[in-house]
Order: sequence, then structure tokens, then C-alpha cells
Amino acid sequence: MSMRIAVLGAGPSGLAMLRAFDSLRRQGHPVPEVVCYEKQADLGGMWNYTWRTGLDAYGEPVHGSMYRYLWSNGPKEALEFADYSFEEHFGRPIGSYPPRAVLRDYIMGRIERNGLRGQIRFNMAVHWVQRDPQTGRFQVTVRDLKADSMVTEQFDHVVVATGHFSTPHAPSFPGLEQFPGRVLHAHDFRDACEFTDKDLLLVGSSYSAEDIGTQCYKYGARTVTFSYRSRPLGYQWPACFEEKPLLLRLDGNTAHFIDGSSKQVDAVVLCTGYRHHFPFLPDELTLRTNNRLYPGQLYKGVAFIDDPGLIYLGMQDQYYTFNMFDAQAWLARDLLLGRTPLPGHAQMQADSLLWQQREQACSSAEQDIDFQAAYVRDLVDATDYPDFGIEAVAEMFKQWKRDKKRDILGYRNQQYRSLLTGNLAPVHHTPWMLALDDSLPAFLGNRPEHLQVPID
Ligand code: FAD
Ligand code: NA7
Repeated sequence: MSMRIAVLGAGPSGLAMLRAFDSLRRQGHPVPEVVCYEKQADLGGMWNYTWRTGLDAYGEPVHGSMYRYLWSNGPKEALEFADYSFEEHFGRPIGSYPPRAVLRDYIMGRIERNGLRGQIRFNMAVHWVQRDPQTGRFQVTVRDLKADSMVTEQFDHVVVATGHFSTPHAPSFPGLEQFPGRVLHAHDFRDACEFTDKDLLLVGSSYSAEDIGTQCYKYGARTVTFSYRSRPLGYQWPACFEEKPLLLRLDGNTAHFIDGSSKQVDAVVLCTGYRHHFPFLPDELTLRTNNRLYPGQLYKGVAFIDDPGLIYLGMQDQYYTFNMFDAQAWLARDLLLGRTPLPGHAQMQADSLLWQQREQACSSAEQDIDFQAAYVRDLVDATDYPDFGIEAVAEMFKQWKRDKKRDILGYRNQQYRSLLTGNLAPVHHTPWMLALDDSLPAFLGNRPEHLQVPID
């Protein structure tokens, strides 16, 4: 097949695209040449940890927003690849909430097993993509970071899989410029130990605030104050936690909130989310959306309606992650190869609008979960991606929500059953609050001897 496809990014979404074509090739079908450009030195996307913030060694924006001691914030059984179970990778059942390095190992395992690493060109930062006015094909211009040179190649299709949790949305507040302590966005947060014995203010009330706040508590922060714009996180917090309404201003170390209350703080972390940012795309190819379950402009959440030769993967806000990216990639593959017909522009618009209306009608987390389950179901039913128990995963997410409500500091001690193998995860050897070592050997090894506290 003479078709060439460029995949931008080798995180879970881009890797799903490689695996989708690989799966077809293994069934004996002809597949296009796939070239994946990745600006980091290795695959894994967000799951690679870097100490760097700001610019990388080559002057490119640092992609990583993950931090030390990050543990999965949802049960691993909910994100399991339908074609590669955790048990197959690790050779035995493991706990339900692995730390980052363990999940990264799992992501890499499927790629190594299927020999797909060779399709990835590392240290290649995509700088520009456009339609060639003469040939109509896509011109992809990348900076070879090691050679410090620009290279342009032509492709029939482009798959944008560059993630959307890397470019901070960072509003300002009066007094931040004069604040005597540290101010940072969650994107630049790396090590909770920096905040031991500190009074910490986190602006925002979503996943980053919740996880960075609980993690800093685990590593010894004195107090944790959340400031919410719309609604508090609402968990049962230990006494040193507090939830305040929106930050009004900072006066020296004193944070003032809109209800008239105030609090002395040593550091401010803006956990105010991220922007979808595609500096390598011209206006007419750029997806413009906030962080939502069904971004507009995309047919089936993947094909760019105004130019469906361009695919976006993983652009949704996410309950489902790895297996949803897979389902998206399988459908994208079939659309690009014409195995699944692409409807006309008006029909694609209408379909997308319908989904957006369904999303807007959701008024609770449970409904959001069911909505995303229905979306994934729609994808899986249209492809040969194996059914992984999509609705059962939705029930898992609801249980996970209840676990958090009951015990925000202990929900990671729960066990879930794999929908692929039917096996219940073992109780992890160390309760999350006591597990200070997040390395892969520590997680897969035995309970450290110095921890005498019994597991409940
Ligand atoms: P990414 O993983 O972000 O990968 C995108 C890739 O594109 C990167 O490798 C990047 O280097 C590359 N890239 C970007 N720009 C360019 C360019 N111009 N040229 C070349 N390459 C480029 N999900 C979970 O399921 N469980 C969790 O516990 C969880 N925790 C999270 C915690 C944090 C702090 C964050 C930020 C996210 C978390 N997520 C979690 C969501 C996570 O983003 C997804 O699991 C997943 O990594 C998304 O995959 P992706 O491939 O779409 O994007
Ligand atoms: P989210 O989930 O997009 O949440 C962003 C939060 O920031 C949310 O609570 C917003 O409040 C809040 N926000 C945004 N702008 C402001 C301003 N101007 N003032 C105050 N608060 C604001 O991003 P996260 O980083 O938490 O999570 C993203 C991913 O990273 C996720 O997958 C995690 O696993 C890790 P709102 O509720 O909109 O009023």
C-alpha cells in the first residue's frame, strides 16, 4: 500500500494508532506506512517522568505534567487494553492502583511485544503541518532535535495524538506577583517533599488539586487549602484540610477569599487545568475546545469534520483512557482506510451535534460516566476492537467514585476485578498513605519490613 500516515506523539493515544494498524497487518491485510514522530527520547507520553520544567534540553516545551509519587487515580482494571491484560504483562495479578512507573511499563510492554518501536522517530518535534497546495497531501515539518535541523515529509493522513494536559491554563490573581513564596502551575509540580511543613494553597477543585493536595499531605505538608470556583471537592478531609471559595487576592502571605475569609499560606499551586494547544497547526486544521467529554468539530470524536483526513485522538476529558484511545484508533484506522465509510459533511456535523447535546444533558458524574461509556460502545461496535466490558467498566467508575466519597485517602487500597481475566486484584502490600516509595520494584516486591502497621 502506498498510503503514508503520520502519527504525532507516542503517548497512549499515538501508540494505540500504531497498534491498530499492526492488528490489521497481523490479520493479513495490507496496511499503510506509519511514521510516528515523538519529541521525547522515549515512548509513553505523559507517563514518562521528567524533572525538567519549562523547556527541555533542546528548547522545546516540556511535555510532562506528571510528578514523583504519582499513583493511578483510577483502578487499573478500568483502563486495561482489551488485547493485553496486566496479568499477561506482569505474569500475575497486581494491585489495582499502581504507581506511574508500573503503568508506563505496561504501556511499553504492548509496543515491545508487537515490535512497534521501530515505527517511532524519537527526538523529533513536529513544528508545522499543512496541506500542500499542489499535491493536496499533508506536509509535516519536524525539527530533528539532535541534528538541530528541519525535515519535511509528505503524508496522506495525519493523526494528532499530542495530548491536552501539557499547556497550562494559568489565570492570574491580584498579589501573585508580590507573593513572597513559591507560585507554580500543576504542570510544573514535581516533588511533594518541597512542601513538607508548608501551608499550601491549591486553586482549582478537580483531579490535579485533589491529587496534589492529598499527595502533599502524605509527604508532610502542614495544611492544605483548596480554593474552588464552582463547587468544593466535598470529601471528608482530615482536620488540616480546608475548602474555601474563590481566591480574591493575595496580600503578602495572606490569601483572601470571596467569602471574606483569609488564610496564611507559604505556596500557591494553580490547579486550574490545561489548554488544548496545537502550535504546529494552521487555523483551518486546529481543534478548538475546552476540556469536555465530547469536543465539537470531530466526527465520532476523532475525524476533523472540516478535513477528515486529519484525525485527533484522545482529545476528550477522560474517565476511560487507554482502552478508549484504542477504540478511537481502531475506528480512525477504518475510516482512513475506507473500511468504514465516512458520511458527508452535514451528516458528520449532525452526528457530532447529537452527541454534544447528549453530553450537555448530563447533570451528574454518574451520567457523565454513562455518556462516555455510550461513546466508547459506539466506537467498539463499529470496529473489531474486542469488547472489554464497557458498561461493567462504567459501574467500576461509579464504585470508584463511591470509594473516594467514603475515604479519599484510602480509596487506592481497594481491589477491583479484571474484566479480561476475571481475577480479583490482590490487596497491595502497603496502604497507599504509607507507601512512600513509588518505584516499580517497590510496588511489585514484598511489603517493606519497616512498615509494621497492619493492612486493614
Ligand atoms: P500524552 O500521554 O500526553 O502523549 C502525547 C505525546 O505527544 C507525548 O509523548 C508528547 O511528547 C508528544 N508530543 C506533544 N507535542 C509534540 C510535538 N509537537 N511533536 C512531537 N511529539 C509531541 N490517566 C489515567 O488513566 N490514569 C491516571 O491516573 C492519570 N493521571 C494523570 C495525571 C496527570 C498529572 C496528568 C496530566 C494526566 C493523567 N492522566 C491519567 C491522563 C493521561 O493524560 C492519559 O492517561 C494519557 O497519557 C493520554 O495519552 P495521550 O497519548 O493522548 O497524550
Ligand atoms: P480540570 O479537570 O480541567 O479542572 C480544572 C479546574 O480548574 C476546575 O476545578 C476549574 O474550576 C478550575 N479553574 C479553571 N479556571 C479557573 C479560574 N480562573 N479560577 C479558579 N479555578 C479555575 O484539570 P485538572 O488539571 O484538575 O485535571 C486534568 C487532568 O490532569 C486529569 O486527567 C487528571 O488525571 C490530571 P471549575 O470547576 O471549572 O469552576
